[in-house]
Amino acid sequence: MSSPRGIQRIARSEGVEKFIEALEMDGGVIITDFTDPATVAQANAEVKPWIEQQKNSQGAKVGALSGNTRTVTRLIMRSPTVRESFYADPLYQSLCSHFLSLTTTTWYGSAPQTSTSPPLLSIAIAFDIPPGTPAQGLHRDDKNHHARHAPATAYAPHRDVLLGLFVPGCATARANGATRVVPGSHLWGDGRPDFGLGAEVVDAEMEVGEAFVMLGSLYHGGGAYEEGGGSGESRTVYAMFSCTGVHRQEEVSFLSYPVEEVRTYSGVVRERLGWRQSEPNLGWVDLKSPEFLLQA
Ligand SMILES: O=C(O)CCC(=O)C(=O)O
Ligand SMILES: [Fe+2]
Repeated sequence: MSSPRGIQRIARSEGVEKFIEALEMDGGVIITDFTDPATVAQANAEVKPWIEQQKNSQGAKVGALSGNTRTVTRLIMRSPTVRESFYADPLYQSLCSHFLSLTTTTWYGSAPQTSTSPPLLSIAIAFDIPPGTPAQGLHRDDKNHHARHAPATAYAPHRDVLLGLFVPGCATARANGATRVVPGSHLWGDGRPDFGLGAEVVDAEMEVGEAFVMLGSLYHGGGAYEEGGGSGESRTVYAMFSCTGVHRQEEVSFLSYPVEEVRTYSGVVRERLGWRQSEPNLGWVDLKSPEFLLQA
C-alpha cells in the first residue's frame, strides 16, 4: 500500500511526531530544514580531498554501487561536520531512538528487570556519483542484516533494524540521479517485488540543506545519472545508518583481543571473532573484509 502523497516534506517545527507518522506510513520522509548551505559547503570541503584521493581506485565494490562511484569511508573521523552537524542531529537521533531503541522487561526469578539498548552507528559513508552512472537496482539496505519482513497493512513497532539519513552535498534531481524510492514498500513482504504494478517509484529530489530519512526496509536505489544530464558535477551524498544496539557481539572482540594475538589464532576462531565480513556488506574496514589486517 503506497501513500498517495509520495514522500512527505516536513519542517522541524512540525515536531518529531509528524516525522514518525510519515516514516510509519511511507517508509521515508524529507526534512526540509535539516541544515543550511554553509554547513553543507563545509562538509563538502572536508570530504572532497578524500573523494579526490579515491579516484576510481576503489578495490572493492560495495554491493549495489555501480560505475565509477567513489566512496569515502570512516566519515565520522574524516568530517567533523558530518559527525556533529549531520549524524548527531537531535531530530535524526530522536527518530533513531524511537525506531531502534529496544526496551525489554525480563524476569530474574520473580523480579522484573527492564533494560534499554540504544542504537548504534552502523556506517557513515560518502558516495560521489559521476555522470554516466547507471541506476541501481531498487533494494532494501537491511539486506545486509538479513532482515525478514512479514507483509503488513500498518506499521508495527520494531519492524525495522536500520534507520538511514541521506544528506545531499548538492541539489539532487532526476537529471543527476536523485535517489528513487518506493513509498509504502517498507510494509511489503519478502517475495519478489512488483515495481511495475501499483507501486509508485518517486525521485527523492532535494535542495541543499534538506535531508532524507529512510527505514532500512524501504525499497530505494540511486537513479541513473546520464552523461550530459544534470550539471555535469558528480552527485555527492552523505549516508549514515544506525542499527539496533543488539546487532553486535556480547564481548567487543576488536577491543578485547589485540590484532597481534588474533594473528596466532586458527581460521575458524578469527572468523567467529568477526575478522571475516558477513555477506553482504557487514563488518568491513574501508569496504574490505578485515582479514587483510591480519596479514603480518
Ligand atoms: O545513491 C543513492 O542515492 C543511494 C545509494 C544506495 O542506496 C546504496 O548504495 O545502497
Ligand atoms: Fe541503498
